[in-house]
Amino acid sequence: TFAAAMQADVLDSAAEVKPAAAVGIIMGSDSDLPVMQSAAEILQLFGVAYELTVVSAHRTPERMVKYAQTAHQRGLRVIIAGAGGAAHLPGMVASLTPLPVIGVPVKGNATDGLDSLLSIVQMPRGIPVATVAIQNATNAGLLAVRILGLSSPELVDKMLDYQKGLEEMVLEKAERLEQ
Ligand code: RP5
Repeated sequence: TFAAAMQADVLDSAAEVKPAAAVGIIMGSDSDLPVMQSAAEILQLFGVAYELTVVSAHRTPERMVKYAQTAHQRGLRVIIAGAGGAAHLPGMVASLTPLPVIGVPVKGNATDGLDSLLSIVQMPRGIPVATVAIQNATNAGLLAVRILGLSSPELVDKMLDYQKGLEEMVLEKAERLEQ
């Protein structure tokens, strides 16, 4: 029927626009988005499909358990989790999934993000969280790309280009300073 054809079209185009996400970007609050957006930008740059949402360890604990426990079955391969303050999200998610988890400490108001950094980096033996610098969601995105590069020569080539780009940028700046 026309309706079924329409629906199939919609599904096809949805599949085209939205390939299955390889990386899940989650954050404790939508107030973390201005920081976490940088991880999404990196994944876009490298053409890696991702999903992005809010999952709070404290405000939506059941949602966090469900998200983390089903992540590998849904096809995700890496999780990037950002949180501020009592930043339990990355560690709790790591305890519930077999996937690599990258933690992004987000700056709160009181202690400039040191609280978040220590909450995320001080994991007990057995449950690792790869912790990037405070606010550095860019590096979380890049680390996710490198992990995916283990099974994608295309991503390795793109990463080499990216690194070359950084080198050229610095050399240009050096040249300008030396003039
Ligand atoms: C954490 O508390 C969030 O990750 C955020 O960084 C911080 C503040 O959250 P909001 O009060 O802005 O929602 O759970």
